[in-house]
Amino acid sequence: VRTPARWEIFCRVIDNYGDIGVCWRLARQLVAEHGVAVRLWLDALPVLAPMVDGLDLEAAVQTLDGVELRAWSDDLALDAEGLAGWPEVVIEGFGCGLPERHLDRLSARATPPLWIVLEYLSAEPWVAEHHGLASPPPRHRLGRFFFFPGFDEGTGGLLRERELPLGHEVPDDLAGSCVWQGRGLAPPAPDTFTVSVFAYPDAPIQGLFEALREPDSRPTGRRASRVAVAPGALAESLGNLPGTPSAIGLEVLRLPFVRQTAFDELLRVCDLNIVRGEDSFVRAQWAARPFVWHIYPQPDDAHRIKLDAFLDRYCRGMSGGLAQAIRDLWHAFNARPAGSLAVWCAVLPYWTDWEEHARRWASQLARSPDLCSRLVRFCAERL
Ligand code: TRH
Repeated sequence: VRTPARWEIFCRVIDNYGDIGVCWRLARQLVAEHGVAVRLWLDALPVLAPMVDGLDLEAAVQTLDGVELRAWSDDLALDAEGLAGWPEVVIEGFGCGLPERHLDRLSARATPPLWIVLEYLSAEPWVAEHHGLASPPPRHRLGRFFFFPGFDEGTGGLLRERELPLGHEVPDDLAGSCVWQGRGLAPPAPDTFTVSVFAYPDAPIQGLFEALREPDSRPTGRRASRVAVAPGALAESLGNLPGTPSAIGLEVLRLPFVRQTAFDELLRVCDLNIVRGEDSFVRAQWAARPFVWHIYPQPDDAHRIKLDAFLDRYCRGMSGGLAQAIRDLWHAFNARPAGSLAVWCAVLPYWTDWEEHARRWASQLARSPDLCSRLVRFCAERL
């Protein structure tokens, strides 16, 4: 089978950073690891700008990390002269819809491209049955397929770059000091319990602060806590920060928005990561540390099913006590309004078990082929 040489990705930012977070990683990886040409159409360059180096907000077309990045301001831009090369694969990011005129032209080609609908990640068991199904479009002569990221062998897998180290593969002291010093912060003392928080605004974060200022509410041997909060509505709602570490054993920092690769690094060096959405959720797993998923809320509580489907997988093989403590903690975090974080302390006696489980979980997931390789293969086999 032959790797398709030219790819196009369409990405519309619905909200937040996840849509482009995922599409950008995929675009870069296709170029860097599979040597193919990628054109990424993005309707909101400003959302990508803080995640990467050197993006020009004014440029309608530019090359970043080998990816041809184009502003998708209106569908007419797609007719522009200078669109060299017809794609062999067109990826529709998260069902964002492809422009009709473009589809007309693509389907008129002697060899029309494959049309891949990249779906959202879910750990639910039905994903393997739906992954890869053909769905011929009504009006166009194009092969269209659903591609579902997922955790089973029979799914599209998870995004992971070939060189991405798992959390425990990076020496703590080395990586840790880079992460903090890069932000102008002193590295925490080695006995500090470090937490990163990237969550939606209704996260029960004050409850976590209150817990972490108590010596009994930290894993054994940790004399202080440092909580680093990512920017956004949650950080803005914090008001006065809890105080200095010397006074109460808790330091809370507001982080700036950092490059996507620096975000991955931050997760690798924190003892606990609180993440959200889809992309940071996957990154927290590669970080191989205990984490809490503040899941994106959906109508009719559909997210609760997704959350539990993941917990069912994640907790398999754990001791009953740890599994229950994690379930209670995640449920409290995701209850709306938030549940009581009294459940936080219940997880502490199992802390080293959880750390060990997180390393095992990451290593086990990393043994399966990554999403990008599965996608390349999937397309090559169908061209
Ligand atoms: O931002 P998110 O909540 O995004 C998504 C979208 O809202 C989407 O519509 C929704 O359906 C989905 O959630 C479930 O969370 P996510 O997916 O974790 O994306 C965040 C991205 O931002 C991720 O690629 C990491 C990146 N990031 C940085 O690059 N630097 C930073 O400092 C931070 C905090 C994040």
